[in-house]
Amino acid sequence: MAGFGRCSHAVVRGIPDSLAGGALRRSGTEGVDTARARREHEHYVRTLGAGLGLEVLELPADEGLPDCVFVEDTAVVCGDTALLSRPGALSRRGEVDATKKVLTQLGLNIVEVIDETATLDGGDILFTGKEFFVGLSDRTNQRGAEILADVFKDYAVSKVSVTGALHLKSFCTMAGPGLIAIGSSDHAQKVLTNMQEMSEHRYDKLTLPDDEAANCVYLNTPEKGHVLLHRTAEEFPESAKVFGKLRDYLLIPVANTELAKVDGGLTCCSILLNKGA
Ligand code: M3B
Repeated sequence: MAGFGRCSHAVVRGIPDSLAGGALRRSGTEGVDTARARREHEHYVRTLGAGLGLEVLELPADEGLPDCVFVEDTAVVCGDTALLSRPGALSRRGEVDATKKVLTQLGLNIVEVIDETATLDGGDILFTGKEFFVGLSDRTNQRGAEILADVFKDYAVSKVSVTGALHLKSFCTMAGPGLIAIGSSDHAQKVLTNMQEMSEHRYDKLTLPDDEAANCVYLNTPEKGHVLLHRTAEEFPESAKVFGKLRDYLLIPVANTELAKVDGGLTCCSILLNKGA
């Protein structure tokens, strides 16, 4: 488990003006305040960079790709291998090019999904440090999951069906080594039960009253040890109390009110990787 959450680099991408009108959303019509979205995103990026000492590579926004800020969906990086995704949404396919360029420059082994029947969004891929769980969703299919299993042969890969949310990571992420953050909704709880049944490993769980708050970003830095970026008390007061009980963590509240309106969470906005791993 040593090394889980250790990262040297973060890839992020700017927010285009087209996000407010063009980003995909499952529900809701509440307008996105783009200026506020950019302020919140800048805080996120500064936290990873100046705050935690990661080298941040910021790709420019592309007006033709309204969802391009959500870079997590474009690749799965584990060790020195990057599997570029084949996003389930047609309007998002073009996002992968810029990710391919930057991950190539970083010297990662790049694998691309050639199979045109496969779809895979990074938001459906949960790496626990010991194994992968792949959410089968509107965006990620069986074939996508099989390809991921082929690429990351050192790890077990289990599939779990996702309903009631966009991606597996919409309500389930890692909050630390062996610690699964999970939402309280019925569908989130059902997914966790399925994952535990399929797994040969034991995990602790951190149950958050709000599904959205279960999307948090865990890092382990040489300077600060366990670090967790989580949604703010203003957004999710009950979940913030749960995070507040974690011991030996640097807890960093990060607001995400605007991108949340288009189904974006905290993990969505970065690809984290450890060069020299
Ligand atoms: C969201 C993309 C939204 C597109 C991320 C994971 C969980 C809470 N409008 N992408 N990866 N979803 O988010």
